This record gives sequence, structure tokens and C-alpha cells, in this order.
Amino acid sequence: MIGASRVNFGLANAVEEIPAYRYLRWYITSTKTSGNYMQASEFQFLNSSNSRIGLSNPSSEGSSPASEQNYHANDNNTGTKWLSLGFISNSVAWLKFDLGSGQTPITKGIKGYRWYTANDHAGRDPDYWVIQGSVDNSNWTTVHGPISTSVTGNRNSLAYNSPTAFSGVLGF
Ligand SMILES: [Ca+2]
Repeated sequence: MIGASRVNFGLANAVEEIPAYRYLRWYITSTKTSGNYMQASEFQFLNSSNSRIGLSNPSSEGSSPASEQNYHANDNNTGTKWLSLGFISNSVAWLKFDLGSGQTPITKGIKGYRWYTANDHAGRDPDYWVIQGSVDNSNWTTVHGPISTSVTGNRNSLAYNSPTAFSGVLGF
């Protein structure tokens, strides 16, 4: 397994293995207005220069309109959005990235993340979420959050920016 070691300078100097998460997901469980769809124009993982890391197409929990698919949340264009239709009944939406075989947040240089609001309906904006990691695409561990925040009412705008979110968590 590819991983990293984090040394905890306690009495025993124990070494804790940091799981080599191949999968990361943005896991949203609340929007500004309940009983709504969920939407975002961009969700981006960031490198140490606070720049977007391009990843292959993500997957998500359910259906979306043809022009508002999950990959529209990671096309580096705030003019396109991902709309989760299922959120209105399921109250959960997730956007999952497979970093690839043998890849981890460390190999990809992922140090944090940010996301941007969509073009309309502020009530659909996420306001409570976690970031989770998984080694097997089945069991998930929270690596950032939960984040509960009031999101800007501005449209197509930066809503949350944490370029060092995973500092000390994912091996950096
Ligand atoms: Ca977009």
C-alpha cells in the first residue's frame, strides 16, 4: 500500500499510518433551504499554490439534467453547474473522484479544496458538508469537516476556500 507516515511526538513516539486514499468525495447533507435541489458550479481540489488540480470525470449519487451533470462541477468553468435532482428527496449529494490506481492525495499534490456557487436559486447552495476519503470505494473516513457555514448569496462566486484543508490529515 502506498501511504505516508505521520509521527506523533508523544511519550511513545507512535507512528500512525495514513491511509492511501485513492478516492475522495465531497459529501453534502444540507442546503440553505431544505427540500430543495443541490447545486454548485465548481468544486476543485487545490495544490500548494492554491491552483486547481485537474482530475478525470467525477461520479455522483444520482441523476442530473443533461446539461448539468456532475462533471460540470469540475470543468474549471463557473458558468456551468452540477445539479443534483435526488437531493430533494434524499437529502444527500456527493461528488466522488477516483484518483486512479496507485494514486493518492499525496501523489496528486492535493492540499485543499474550494467550491463556487451556481447561477441561480441560492436556496440550493450547500451549507453543510464533509470531505471523505476511501481506500476501497466502500468505507469512508472524514478528512475535513463537518463544515457548517453561511454561504454568500452571490451567484457564480467563490463560496468556500480552504487551500490547506488537508494539512496534517492526508500526509502533508
Ligand atoms: Ca463548472
